[in-house]
Amino acid sequence: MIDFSLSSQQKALLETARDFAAREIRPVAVEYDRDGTYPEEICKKAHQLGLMYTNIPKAYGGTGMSFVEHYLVTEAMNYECCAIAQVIGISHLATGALMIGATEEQKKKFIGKMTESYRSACFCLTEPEAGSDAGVMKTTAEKKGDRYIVNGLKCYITNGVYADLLCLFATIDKSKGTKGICCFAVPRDTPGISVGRIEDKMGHRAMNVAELIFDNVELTKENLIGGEGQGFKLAMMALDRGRANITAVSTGIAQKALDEAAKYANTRVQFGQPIGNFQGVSFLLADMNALTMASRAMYLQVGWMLDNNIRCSTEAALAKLFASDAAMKVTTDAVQIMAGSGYMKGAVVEKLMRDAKLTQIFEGTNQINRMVAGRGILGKTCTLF
Ligand code: COS
Repeated sequence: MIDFSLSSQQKALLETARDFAAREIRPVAVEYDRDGTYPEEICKKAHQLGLMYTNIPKAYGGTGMSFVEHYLVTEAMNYECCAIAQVIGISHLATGALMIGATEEQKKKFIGKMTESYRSACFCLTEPEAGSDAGVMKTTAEKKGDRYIVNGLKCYITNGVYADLLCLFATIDKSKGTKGICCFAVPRDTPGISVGRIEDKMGHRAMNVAELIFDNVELTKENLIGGEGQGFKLAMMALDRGRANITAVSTGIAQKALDEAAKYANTRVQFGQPIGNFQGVSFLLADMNALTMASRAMYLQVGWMLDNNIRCSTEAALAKLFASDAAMKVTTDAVQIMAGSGYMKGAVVEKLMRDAKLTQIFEGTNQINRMVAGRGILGKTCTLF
């Protein structure tokens, strides 16, 4: 009844992703991290191979993978460098909201245009005073006749510098709380949009994060996704998918750290034998592998639920918090096993440990994900069958 085997087509897909990541991402991962280089050339190549818009249906220029396939490819790409891989896959969250709420015409217009070349989208939700409490945003979309005039500032916007399409959330009526929030698809060249501060980050350094400023940006009904007041729900539904995606990202990070640590434990000789022979090290490796396996099983489950149109808000929150905490522990233990040689700048596991930290923070801190999951569990506990 349960079958984890992949079809020949899925195997080929995964092989393509692994091969691409090993060939194009691995050799530059440490250097791009050090210099904070935007991986434009790598994105162009990923686009040519169909690895850029994996979750977008073919009708809108994507590769049309199922969620399970998309997350498998996400893990494979993130294994070599989560920052570069996430720039490649960045559009999934913004297009997620559009795929759920946009009309056929809007999907063709906004997503179809983006996928023509290696263009990308960004998800503009967070503000300086509306992070975990996303519903209290101050960016306004003032109605004037049949137009919406947007003013405000969004911060910590991943890919904010380069995105060509913005999935923007703004309120038409603050007094309505979350029910006043609207979602807009906004082409980058719309007048009035500028980039503010560009962040310098601890990890994920090849992935740019910036402020975006909206100064009298004029939009119309054509930009409005899903009707007035539908924006908050669209953001939350997109985040369900995004949190499953972070589970796959975290699994890729953890698997790489585990592989690096196991390789080291097999070859590093102390007291006359490889250090992996000592229980102090092999028990760490066992726990690291258990966490990584469980993380993978969780994104496969949530992906399967999404493929079958089963609501997975609680499961996605649980998967995200588990896998990101796991990635943090696994990468920290990998540095511990590799000791001095793992801690130094330029070591793969040193980078992985810094990268893992963000997975506990973005797309909802793990405290918020525990809150989302806790609320859901009070309604119904999660079981698979
Ligand atoms: N799917 C569908 N609908 C959802 C939903 C989901 N996953 N989550 C919430 N909703 C709906 C609720 O059902 C509610 O609708 P009704 O008023 O019709 O019942 C509405 O949205 C408001 O939800 P809620 O009352 O739960 O909102 P709160 O303000 O209490 O809390 C949290 C919302 C904290 C869960 C939300 O603000 C959140 O996820 N914050 C973190 C934001 C985040 O992840 N930021 C990262 C940005 S991207 S890096």
